[in-house]
Amino acid sequence: DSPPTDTATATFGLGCFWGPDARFGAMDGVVRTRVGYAGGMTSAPTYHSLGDHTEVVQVVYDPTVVSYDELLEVCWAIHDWGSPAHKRQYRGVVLTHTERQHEAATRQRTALEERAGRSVETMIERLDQFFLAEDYHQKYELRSTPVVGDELAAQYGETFVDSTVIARLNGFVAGHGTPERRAALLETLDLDPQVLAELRRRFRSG
Ligand code: MHO
Repeated sequence: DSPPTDTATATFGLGCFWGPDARFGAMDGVVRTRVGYAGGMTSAPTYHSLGDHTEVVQVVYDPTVVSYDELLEVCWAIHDWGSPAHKRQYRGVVLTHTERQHEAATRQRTALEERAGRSVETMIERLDQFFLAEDYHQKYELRSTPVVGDELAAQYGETFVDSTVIARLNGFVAGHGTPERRAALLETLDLDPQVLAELRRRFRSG
């Protein structure tokens, strides 16, 4: 589980953050994911006291394996960019870390508008601060998988949120990835037999 040294970070608001956490976590080249709150001005947001922030997923990736443009393409595919969000909590927003990212996001949004022939409501803003969400929101799909979630949370402890393996498993239990990639990952892991059996069962039915 040792990450590459030259990573980059991307941050996206795409509605409820549980789904995007799983979608990006399943991708090759994604080193870790975290969900949190960003895009607002109020201090110390929490899930129940969000202020003017938005639910976001933050993705650390290896740019030699997956590009920022590829991450952006996933963004358009998984959220409703055509209608303004009814709550700021769930608005679509690309929060850029660099000028390069800002230009890439702007370019893709313009291209999408031209292709679709209608306007894109998703905003592009510069990221200010990212606030990590509560533990129970991190890798939500995996955490809420019976047996598996509790076992892995106990086994990984503090390292759960930043683990690449946990990010992949979170994506795979949500139905992402291919049967081959799922099976290959399981083979590399030293898991409790009950956890392994439950994961195998889920991966077959997904
Ligand atoms: N309240 C919704 C979304 C949760 S998301 C972390 C639900 O319970 O499904 O905002």
